[in-house]
Amino acid sequence: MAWFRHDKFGMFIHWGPYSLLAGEWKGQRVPVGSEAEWIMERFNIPVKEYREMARRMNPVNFNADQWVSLAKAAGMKYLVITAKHHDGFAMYHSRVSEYNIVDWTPFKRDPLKELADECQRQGIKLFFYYSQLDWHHPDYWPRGSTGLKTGRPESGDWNRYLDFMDAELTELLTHYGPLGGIWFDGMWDKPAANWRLQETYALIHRLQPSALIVPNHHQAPLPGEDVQTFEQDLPGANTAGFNTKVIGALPLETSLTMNNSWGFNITDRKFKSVRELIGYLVRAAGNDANLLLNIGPRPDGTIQPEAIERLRELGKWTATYGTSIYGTRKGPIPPRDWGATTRRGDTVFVHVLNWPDRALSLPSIGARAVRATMLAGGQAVGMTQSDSGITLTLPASASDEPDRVVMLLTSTGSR
Ligand code: FHN
Repeated sequence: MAWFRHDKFGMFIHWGPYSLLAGEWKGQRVPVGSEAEWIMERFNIPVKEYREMARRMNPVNFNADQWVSLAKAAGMKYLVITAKHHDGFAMYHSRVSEYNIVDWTPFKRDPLKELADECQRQGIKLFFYYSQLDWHHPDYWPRGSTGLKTGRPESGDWNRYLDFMDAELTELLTHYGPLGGIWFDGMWDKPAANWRLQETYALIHRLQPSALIVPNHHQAPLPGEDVQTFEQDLPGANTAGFNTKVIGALPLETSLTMNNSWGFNITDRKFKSVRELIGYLVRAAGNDANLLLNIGPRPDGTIQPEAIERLRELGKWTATYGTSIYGTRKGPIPPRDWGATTRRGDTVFVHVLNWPDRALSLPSIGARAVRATMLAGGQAVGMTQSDSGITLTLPASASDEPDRVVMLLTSTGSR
Protein backbone atom coordinates (compact mmCIF):
# COMPACT_ATOMS: atom_id res chain seq x y z
CA MET A 1 0.00 0.00 0.00
CA ALA A 2 2.86 2.36 0.81
CA TRP A 3 4.40 2.08 -2.64
CA PHE A 4 0.98 2.53 -4.24
CA ARG A 5 0.31 5.69 -2.27
CA HIS A 6 3.76 6.98 -3.11
CA ASP A 7 3.68 6.32 -6.84
CA LYS A 8 0.57 8.35 -7.67
CA PHE A 9 0.36 7.90 -11.45
CA GLY A 10 -0.49 4.81 -13.49
CA MET A 11 -1.43 3.79 -17.01
CA PHE A 12 -4.71 1.97 -17.65
CA ILE A 13 -4.97 -0.08 -20.86
CA HIS A 14 -8.24 -1.40 -22.30
CA TRP A 15 -7.43 -3.78 -25.12
CA GLY A 16 -9.30 -6.77 -26.49
CA PRO A 17 -11.35 -8.01 -29.47
CA TYR A 18 -13.66 -4.99 -29.07
CA SER A 19 -10.68 -2.90 -30.21
CA LEU A 20 -11.05 -4.57 -33.62
CA LEU A 21 -14.53 -3.13 -33.99
CA ALA A 22 -13.37 0.34 -32.92
CA GLY A 23 -16.96 1.24 -32.03
CA GLU A 24 -18.73 -0.06 -35.13
CA TRP A 25 -20.81 -3.20 -35.73
CA LYS A 26 -22.60 -3.87 -39.02
CA GLY A 27 -22.94 -0.19 -39.87
CA GLN A 28 -24.07 0.83 -36.38
CA ARG A 29 -21.83 3.14 -34.35
CA VAL A 30 -21.56 3.56 -30.63
CA PRO A 31 -22.29 7.23 -29.97
CA VAL A 32 -19.38 9.54 -29.25
CA GLY A 33 -19.03 9.74 -25.53
CA SER A 34 -19.95 6.15 -25.02
CA GLU A 35 -17.77 3.15 -24.32
CA ALA A 36 -16.59 1.14 -27.32
CA GLU A 37 -15.57 -1.88 -25.22
CA TRP A 38 -19.29 -2.28 -24.46
CA ILE A 39 -20.14 -2.89 -28.13
CA MET A 40 -21.15 -6.52 -27.59
CA GLU A 41 -23.80 -5.41 -25.12
CA ARG A 42 -24.84 -2.25 -26.95
CA PHE A 43 -25.71 -4.05 -30.18
CA ASN A 44 -26.63 -7.40 -28.60
CA ILE A 45 -23.96 -9.22 -30.56
CA PRO A 46 -24.53 -12.96 -30.10
CA VAL A 47 -21.67 -14.91 -28.48
CA LYS A 48 -21.37 -17.01 -31.64
CA GLU A 49 -20.74 -14.00 -33.87
CA TYR A 50 -18.51 -12.21 -31.40
CA ARG A 51 -16.39 -15.34 -31.02
CA GLU A 52 -15.85 -15.49 -34.77
CA MET A 53 -14.99 -11.81 -34.88
CA ALA A 54 -12.45 -12.33 -32.07
CA ARG A 55 -10.53 -14.78 -34.24
CA ARG A 56 -9.26 -11.81 -36.23
CA MET A 57 -7.35 -10.41 -33.25
CA ASN A 58 -3.81 -10.26 -34.56
CA PRO A 59 -1.85 -7.36 -33.07
CA VAL A 60 1.26 -7.85 -35.16
CA ASN A 61 2.59 -4.39 -34.28
CA PHE A 62 2.35 -4.90 -30.54
CA ASN A 63 5.62 -4.05 -28.86
CA ALA A 64 5.73 -4.36 -25.08
CA ASP A 65 8.88 -2.30 -24.84
CA GLN A 66 7.19 0.64 -26.59
CA TRP A 67 4.14 0.54 -24.33
CA VAL A 68 6.09 0.31 -21.11
CA SER A 69 8.60 2.94 -22.26
CA LEU A 70 5.73 5.28 -23.08
CA ALA A 71 4.21 4.83 -19.62
CA LYS A 72 7.61 5.48 -18.10
CA ALA A 73 8.21 8.53 -20.23
CA ALA A 74 4.92 9.98 -18.99
CA GLY A 75 6.07 9.56 -15.40
CA MET A 76 3.71 6.67 -14.75
CA LYS A 77 4.84 4.09 -12.22
CA TYR A 78 2.36 1.28 -12.69
CA LEU A 79 0.25 -0.23 -15.40
CA VAL A 80 -3.16 -1.92 -15.31
CA ILE A 81 -4.18 -3.95 -18.38
CA THR A 82 -7.37 -5.84 -19.21
CA ALA A 83 -6.55 -9.53 -18.88
CA LYS A 84 -10.25 -10.24 -19.40
CA HIS A 85 -12.94 -7.62 -19.97
CA HIS A 86 -16.72 -8.17 -19.87
CA ASP A 87 -16.62 -9.93 -23.27
CA GLY A 88 -14.92 -12.88 -21.55
CA PHE A 89 -11.94 -13.07 -23.93
CA ALA A 90 -8.60 -13.82 -22.26
CA MET A 91 -5.86 -11.56 -23.56
CA TYR A 92 -3.32 -14.06 -22.19
CA HIS A 93 -2.62 -17.75 -22.58
CA SER A 94 -5.30 -19.27 -20.41
CA ARG A 95 -5.25 -23.05 -19.99
CA VAL A 96 -8.82 -23.14 -18.68
CA SER A 97 -10.41 -21.33 -21.65
CA GLU A 98 -9.51 -21.82 -25.29
CA TYR A 99 -11.11 -18.42 -25.87
CA ASN A 100 -7.78 -16.70 -25.45
CA ILE A 101 -5.40 -14.75 -27.65
CA VAL A 102 -2.88 -17.59 -28.01
CA ASP A 103 -5.21 -20.47 -28.83
CA TRP A 104 -8.02 -18.59 -30.55
CA THR A 105 -6.18 -16.23 -32.90
CA PRO A 106 -3.38 -16.31 -35.44
CA PHE A 107 -1.26 -14.11 -33.15
CA LYS A 108 -0.04 -17.07 -31.07
CA ARG A 109 1.94 -14.82 -28.71
CA ASP A 110 1.00 -13.97 -25.11
CA PRO A 111 1.07 -10.16 -24.93
CA LEU A 112 0.60 -10.14 -21.17
CA LYS A 113 3.66 -12.29 -20.68
CA GLU A 114 5.65 -9.93 -22.90
CA LEU A 115 4.33 -6.97 -20.93
CA ALA A 116 5.04 -8.62 -17.58
CA ASP A 117 8.66 -9.29 -18.61
CA GLU A 118 9.06 -5.77 -19.92
CA CYS A 119 7.56 -4.23 -16.78
CA GLN A 120 10.06 -6.23 -14.72
CA ARG A 121 12.90 -4.95 -16.89
CA GLN A 122 11.80 -1.34 -16.70
CA GLY A 123 10.73 -1.31 -13.05
CA ILE A 124 7.03 -0.72 -13.60
CA LYS A 125 4.47 -2.47 -11.41
CA LEU A 126 1.87 -4.50 -13.32
CA PHE A 127 -1.77 -5.09 -12.43
CA PHE A 128 -4.19 -7.31 -14.26
CA TYR A 129 -7.70 -5.99 -14.73
CA TYR A 130 -10.14 -8.88 -14.39
CA SER A 131 -13.84 -8.58 -15.17
CA GLN A 132 -15.95 -10.58 -12.76
CA LEU A 133 -18.87 -9.89 -15.07
CA ASP A 134 -18.77 -12.16 -18.12
CA TRP A 135 -20.99 -11.85 -21.23
CA HIS A 136 -19.52 -15.03 -22.72
CA HIS A 137 -19.32 -17.76 -20.08
CA PRO A 138 -22.37 -20.05 -20.03
CA ASP A 139 -22.21 -20.45 -16.25
CA TYR A 140 -22.51 -16.74 -15.58
CA TRP A 141 -26.01 -17.50 -14.36
CA PRO A 142 -28.38 -16.23 -13.11
CA ARG A 143 -27.55 -13.17 -15.21
CA GLY A 144 -27.27 -9.69 -13.78
CA SER A 145 -28.26 -6.45 -15.45
CA THR A 146 -26.21 -6.90 -18.65
CA GLY A 147 -25.25 -9.62 -21.12
CA LEU A 148 -28.87 -10.75 -21.36
CA LYS A 149 -29.04 -11.12 -25.12
CA THR A 150 -25.88 -12.91 -26.18
CA GLY A 151 -27.68 -16.17 -26.99
CA ARG A 152 -26.47 -18.27 -24.06
CA PRO A 153 -28.60 -21.07 -22.59
CA GLU A 154 -30.94 -19.87 -19.87
CA SER A 155 -29.26 -22.03 -17.26
CA GLY A 156 -25.85 -22.40 -15.69
CA ASP A 157 -23.91 -23.18 -12.55
CA TRP A 158 -22.80 -20.06 -10.65
CA ASN A 159 -20.30 -21.87 -8.46
CA ARG A 160 -18.72 -23.42 -11.54
CA TYR A 161 -18.34 -19.91 -12.97
CA LEU A 162 -16.64 -18.74 -9.77
CA ASP A 163 -14.33 -21.79 -9.89
CA PHE A 164 -13.43 -20.81 -13.46
CA MET A 165 -12.71 -17.24 -12.35
CA ASP A 166 -10.49 -18.46 -9.51
CA ALA A 167 -8.69 -20.76 -11.97
CA GLU A 168 -8.01 -17.86 -14.34
CA LEU A 169 -6.85 -15.69 -11.46
CA THR A 170 -4.55 -18.49 -10.32
CA GLU A 171 -2.99 -18.55 -13.78
CA LEU A 172 -2.50 -14.80 -13.76
CA LEU A 173 -0.95 -14.90 -10.31
CA THR A 174 1.40 -17.78 -11.00
CA HIS A 175 2.65 -17.40 -14.59
CA TYR A 176 3.50 -13.71 -14.84
CA GLY A 177 5.95 -13.01 -12.04
CA PRO A 178 5.27 -10.66 -9.14
CA LEU A 179 2.21 -8.51 -9.75
CA GLY A 180 1.26 -5.10 -8.38
CA GLY A 181 -2.18 -6.61 -7.97
CA ILE A 182 -5.55 -7.52 -9.42
CA TRP A 183 -7.94 -4.76 -10.51
CA PHE A 184 -11.49 -6.13 -10.35
CA ASP A 185 -14.47 -4.78 -12.22
CA GLY A 186 -18.04 -5.87 -12.92
CA MET A 187 -19.38 -6.98 -9.57
CA TRP A 188 -21.85 -4.12 -9.89
CA ASP A 189 -23.64 -6.24 -12.52
CA LYS A 190 -24.99 -8.51 -9.76
CA PRO A 191 -24.44 -6.68 -6.49
CA ALA A 192 -26.60 -9.06 -4.47
CA ALA A 193 -24.96 -12.30 -5.69
CA ASN A 194 -22.65 -14.41 -3.55
CA TRP A 195 -19.33 -13.68 -5.25
CA ARG A 196 -17.34 -15.76 -2.72
CA LEU A 197 -15.23 -12.64 -2.37
CA GLN A 198 -13.44 -13.65 0.78
CA GLU A 199 -12.32 -16.96 -0.74
CA THR A 200 -11.10 -15.26 -3.90
CA TYR A 201 -9.32 -12.51 -1.99
CA ALA A 202 -7.69 -15.10 0.28
CA LEU A 203 -6.55 -17.03 -2.80
CA ILE A 204 -4.91 -13.93 -4.23
CA HIS A 205 -3.24 -13.00 -0.98
CA ARG A 206 -2.01 -16.58 -0.56
CA LEU A 207 -0.56 -16.78 -4.07
CA GLN A 208 1.02 -13.33 -3.95
CA PRO A 209 0.91 -11.78 -0.49
CA SER A 210 2.00 -8.36 -1.75
CA ALA A 211 -0.45 -8.16 -4.65
CA LEU A 212 -3.02 -5.43 -4.02
CA ILE A 213 -6.72 -6.02 -4.52
CA VAL A 214 -8.35 -3.05 -6.21
CA PRO A 215 -12.11 -3.51 -6.60
CA ASN A 216 -14.07 -1.21 -8.88
CA HIS A 217 -17.41 -2.16 -7.34
CA HIS A 218 -18.40 1.45 -6.67
CA GLN A 219 -19.11 0.68 -3.00
CA ALA A 220 -17.35 1.48 0.26
CA PRO A 221 -14.33 -0.84 0.82
CA LEU A 222 -14.98 -4.42 1.89
CA PRO A 223 -12.70 -6.64 4.02
CA GLY A 224 -9.59 -7.89 2.24
CA GLU A 225 -9.41 -4.99 -0.23
CA ASP A 226 -6.33 -2.82 -0.44
CA VAL A 227 -7.25 0.23 -2.53
CA GLN A 228 -10.46 2.19 -3.05
CA THR A 229 -10.87 3.22 -6.67
CA PHE A 230 -13.28 5.74 -8.19
CA GLU A 231 -14.24 5.79 -11.85
CA GLN A 232 -14.24 9.04 -13.85
CA ASP A 233 -14.50 10.99 -10.60
CA LEU A 234 -12.26 12.29 -7.87
CA PRO A 235 -12.87 10.63 -4.49
CA GLY A 236 -16.11 11.82 -2.95
CA ALA A 237 -17.50 13.28 -6.18
CA ASN A 238 -20.12 11.43 -8.16
CA THR A 239 -20.59 13.07 -11.53
CA ALA A 240 -20.52 9.59 -13.12
CA GLY A 241 -23.66 8.64 -11.20
CA PHE A 242 -22.43 5.35 -9.76
CA ASN A 243 -19.56 6.21 -7.43
CA THR A 244 -19.98 6.00 -3.68
CA LYS A 245 -19.40 9.16 -1.69
CA VAL A 246 -18.01 7.14 1.20
CA ILE A 247 -14.25 7.50 1.43
CA GLY A 248 -12.62 4.79 3.52
CA ALA A 249 -9.13 4.58 5.02
CA LEU A 250 -7.45 2.74 2.12
CA PRO A 251 -5.18 4.31 -0.51
CA LEU A 252 -7.32 6.00 -3.14
CA GLU A 253 -7.32 6.04 -6.92
CA THR A 254 -9.26 7.72 -9.72
CA SER A 255 -9.49 6.04 -13.12
CA LEU A 256 -10.01 8.32 -16.09
CA THR A 257 -10.46 8.04 -19.84
CA MET A 258 -8.27 10.21 -22.06
CA ASN A 259 -11.18 10.77 -24.46
CA ASN A 260 -14.63 9.35 -23.66
CA SER A 261 -14.12 5.66 -24.23
CA TRP A 262 -11.98 3.07 -22.46
CA GLY A 263 -11.59 0.82 -25.50
CA PHE A 264 -10.41 2.09 -28.91
CA ASN A 265 -13.20 4.13 -30.53
CA ILE A 266 -12.08 5.44 -33.87
CA THR A 267 -14.52 8.35 -34.06
CA ASP A 268 -14.02 9.63 -30.53
CA ARG A 269 -11.86 12.70 -31.08
CA LYS A 270 -12.69 14.31 -27.75
CA PHE A 271 -9.29 13.95 -26.15
CA LYS A 272 -8.72 15.90 -22.97
CA SER A 273 -6.05 18.56 -23.30
CA VAL A 274 -2.66 18.21 -21.62
CA ARG A 275 -3.67 21.05 -19.34
CA GLU A 276 -6.81 19.20 -18.27
CA LEU A 277 -4.89 15.99 -17.69
CA ILE A 278 -2.32 17.77 -15.53
CA GLY A 279 -5.26 19.26 -13.63
CA TYR A 280 -6.64 15.77 -12.97
CA LEU A 281 -3.29 14.45 -11.76
CA VAL A 282 -2.85 17.40 -9.42
CA ARG A 283 -6.42 17.35 -8.13
CA ALA A 284 -6.18 13.60 -7.57
CA ALA A 285 -3.00 14.11 -5.51
CA GLY A 286 -4.71 16.98 -3.66
CA ASN A 287 -7.45 14.50 -2.77
CA ASP A 288 -4.87 11.95 -1.59
CA ALA A 289 -5.53 9.80 -4.66
CA ASN A 290 -3.58 8.29 -7.55
CA LEU A 291 -4.54 8.93 -11.16
CA LEU A 292 -4.95 5.91 -13.42
CA LEU A 293 -5.10 7.34 -16.92
CA ASN A 294 -6.44 5.17 -19.70
CA ILE A 295 -5.41 4.49 -23.27
CA GLY A 296 -7.26 2.22 -25.71
CA PRO A 297 -4.66 0.87 -28.14
CA ARG A 298 -5.63 -0.05 -31.68
CA PRO A 299 -6.21 -3.73 -32.51
CA ASP A 300 -2.85 -3.99 -34.29
CA GLY A 301 -1.06 -3.00 -31.09
CA THR A 302 -0.25 0.59 -32.00
CA ILE A 303 -1.29 3.57 -29.91
CA GLN A 304 -3.07 6.60 -31.38
CA PRO A 305 -0.79 9.63 -31.91
CA GLU A 306 -3.14 11.82 -29.83
CA ALA A 307 -2.47 9.60 -26.81
CA ILE A 308 1.28 9.37 -27.43
CA GLU A 309 1.57 13.12 -27.77
CA ARG A 310 -0.31 13.75 -24.52
CA LEU A 311 1.68 11.16 -22.59
CA ARG A 312 4.95 12.69 -23.76
CA GLU A 313 3.79 16.15 -22.71
CA LEU A 314 2.75 14.77 -19.33
CA GLY A 315 6.24 13.34 -19.07
CA LYS A 316 7.78 16.76 -19.60
CA TRP A 317 5.56 18.09 -16.85
CA THR A 318 6.26 15.30 -14.36
CA ALA A 319 10.01 15.62 -15.02
CA THR A 320 9.89 19.12 -13.52
CA TYR A 321 6.91 19.02 -11.22
CA GLY A 322 6.81 15.35 -10.22
CA THR A 323 8.44 16.19 -6.90
CA SER A 324 5.23 17.98 -5.92
CA ILE A 325 3.20 14.81 -6.67
CA TYR A 326 5.19 11.59 -6.00
CA GLY A 327 5.54 10.67 -2.36
CA THR A 328 3.16 13.41 -1.26
CA ARG A 329 -0.09 13.27 0.66
CA LYS A 330 -2.98 15.65 0.37
CA GLY A 331 -2.09 19.10 1.65
CA PRO A 332 -3.56 21.19 4.45
CA ILE A 333 -6.08 23.02 2.22
CA PRO A 334 -8.77 20.87 0.59
CA PRO A 335 -8.97 21.24 -3.21
CA ARG A 336 -10.58 24.45 -4.37
CA ASP A 337 -11.56 25.91 -7.73
CA TRP A 338 -8.20 27.65 -7.96
CA GLY A 339 -6.23 24.43 -7.42
CA ALA A 340 -5.04 22.01 -4.77
CA THR A 341 -2.32 21.44 -2.17
CA THR A 342 -0.03 18.51 -1.52
CA ARG A 343 2.50 18.00 1.24
CA ARG A 344 5.71 16.12 1.82
CA GLY A 345 7.35 16.51 5.20
CA ASP A 346 7.65 20.21 6.00
CA THR A 347 6.94 21.37 2.47
CA VAL A 348 3.49 22.29 1.29
CA PHE A 349 3.05 22.50 -2.49
CA VAL A 350 0.43 24.99 -3.59
CA HIS A 351 -0.79 24.08 -7.08
CA VAL A 352 -2.36 27.09 -8.74
CA LEU A 353 -4.34 25.63 -11.64
CA ASN A 354 -7.06 28.12 -12.28
CA TRP A 355 -6.38 31.61 -11.03
CA PRO A 356 -5.78 34.53 -13.35
CA ASP A 357 -4.36 36.96 -10.80
CA ARG A 358 -0.99 37.38 -9.20
CA ALA A 359 -2.34 37.66 -5.65
CA LEU A 360 -3.85 34.54 -4.13
CA SER A 361 -5.18 34.37 -0.58
CA LEU A 362 -5.12 31.02 1.15
CA PRO A 363 -6.73 29.95 4.40
CA SER A 364 -4.43 28.95 7.23
CA ILE A 365 -2.14 25.98 6.54
CA GLY A 366 -1.87 25.26 10.26
CA ALA A 367 1.79 26.28 10.52
CA ARG A 368 3.95 29.31 9.86
CA ALA A 369 5.51 29.45 6.42
CA VAL A 370 9.13 30.56 6.53
CA ARG A 371 9.85 30.62 2.83
CA ALA A 372 7.85 30.62 -0.42
CA THR A 373 9.50 29.86 -3.76
CA MET A 374 8.36 28.78 -7.21
CA LEU A 375 9.12 25.11 -7.70
CA ALA A 376 10.27 25.73 -11.26
CA GLY A 377 13.09 28.24 -11.28
CA GLY A 378 13.21 28.84 -7.54
CA GLN A 379 12.07 32.49 -7.69
CA ALA A 380 11.02 33.94 -4.36
CA VAL A 381 7.27 34.42 -3.95
CA GLY A 382 5.93 37.39 -1.99
CA MET A 383 4.01 36.35 1.09
CA THR A 384 2.09 38.00 3.89
CA GLN A 385 0.72 35.98 6.78
CA SER A 386 -1.87 36.51 9.46
CA ASP A 387 -3.88 34.22 11.71
CA SER A 388 -6.48 33.83 9.02
CA GLY A 389 -4.09 32.73 6.30
CA ILE A 390 -1.42 33.59 3.74
CA THR A 391 -1.53 35.83 0.72
CA LEU A 392 0.92 34.91 -2.03
CA THR A 393 2.07 37.22 -4.79
CA LEU A 394 2.92 35.01 -7.72
CA PRO A 395 5.48 36.07 -10.30
CA ALA A 396 3.73 37.37 -13.43
CA SER A 397 5.94 35.57 -15.91
CA ALA A 398 4.60 32.12 -15.13
CA SER A 399 0.89 32.92 -15.48
CA ASP A 400 0.28 30.79 -18.61
CA GLU A 401 1.63 27.63 -16.93
CA PRO A 402 -0.98 24.87 -16.49
CA ASP A 403 0.05 24.65 -12.84
CA ARG A 404 2.01 27.33 -11.00
CA VAL A 405 3.54 25.44 -8.10
CA VAL A 406 4.62 27.34 -5.01
CA MET A 407 6.67 25.55 -2.38
CA LEU A 408 5.98 26.68 1.15
CA LEU A 409 8.53 25.62 3.70
CA THR A 410 6.84 25.54 7.07
CA SER A 411 8.33 26.51 10.40
CA THR A 412 8.63 22.94 11.60
CA GLY A 413 11.22 22.53 8.83
CA SER A 414 14.89 22.10 9.62
CA ARG A 415 16.20 23.48 6.28
O1 FHN B 1 -17.84 -1.35 -17.67
C1 FHN B 1 -16.53 -1.01 -17.35
C2 FHN B 1 -15.91 -0.14 -18.37
O2 FHN B 1 -15.94 -0.79 -19.61
C3 FHN B 1 -14.48 0.14 -17.97
O3 FHN B 1 -13.74 -1.05 -17.89
C4 FHN B 1 -14.46 0.86 -16.66
C5 FHN B 1 -13.09 1.17 -16.12
O4 FHN B 1 -13.10 1.71 -14.84
N1 FHN B 1 -15.18 0.13 -15.62
C6 FHN B 1 -16.48 -0.42 -15.96
C7 FHN B 1 -17.63 0.37 -15.55
O5 FHN B 1 -17.70 0.51 -14.16
